[in-house]
Amino acid sequence: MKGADEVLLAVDIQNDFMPGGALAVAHGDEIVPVVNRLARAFSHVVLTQDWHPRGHISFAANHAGRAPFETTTLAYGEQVLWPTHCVQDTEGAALHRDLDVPHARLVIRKGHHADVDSYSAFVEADRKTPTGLAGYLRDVGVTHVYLCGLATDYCVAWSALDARRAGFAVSVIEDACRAIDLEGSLAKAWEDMTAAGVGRIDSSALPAR
Ligand code: VGL
Ligand code: ZN
Repeated sequence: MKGADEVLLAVDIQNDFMPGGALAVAHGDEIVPVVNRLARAFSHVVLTQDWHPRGHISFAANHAGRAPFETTTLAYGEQVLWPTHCVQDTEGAALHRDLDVPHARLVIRKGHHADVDSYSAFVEADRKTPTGLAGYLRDVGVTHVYLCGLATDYCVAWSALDARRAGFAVSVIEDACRAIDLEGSLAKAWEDMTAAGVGRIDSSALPAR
């Protein structure tokens, strides 16, 4: 069993990122049993939810004449324009029904500011606004963050990089993640994570409970 200084951060395991969802990640549903098994080995689990208002700036539908997966430049930099997804309090934003983590202590919702996206569970896309997660984890004595969830190359990678910047030891559990992989984004994400000292591990390296 993992101790009080280690947390499993399970990122965005939500219906809209599952096959058939609004922003489907291929094979995203395959991670659910892996995450359920992993979670039993951690006394401390934190979940995240992508949680956007309907008018969110990351939605292509809110930019006249623009299509999903195009990019645009916003006040804080480049932004991929996504299909409308994870709208607050919709079925698409709900956690996958088979996710079984009754002992999860905190669910952190991100991307709730209409004019700023937040792939990261730690700092919003303006690179200034904290979500409060780093302070919470420090406060409860966490030093090592293990990540799983969706999508490897966006919310998992950005969260992993920010966890490193915040001073945590970080490991990404690769077989408990799936990627969107837009124009090489997955290879780039692993390059950036490896350079930042993020560990790349398999769930078989962790205790079963
Ligand atoms: C995500 C794109 C847009 C993710 C969230 O969870 O990786 N990707 N919003
Ligand atoms: Zn989003």
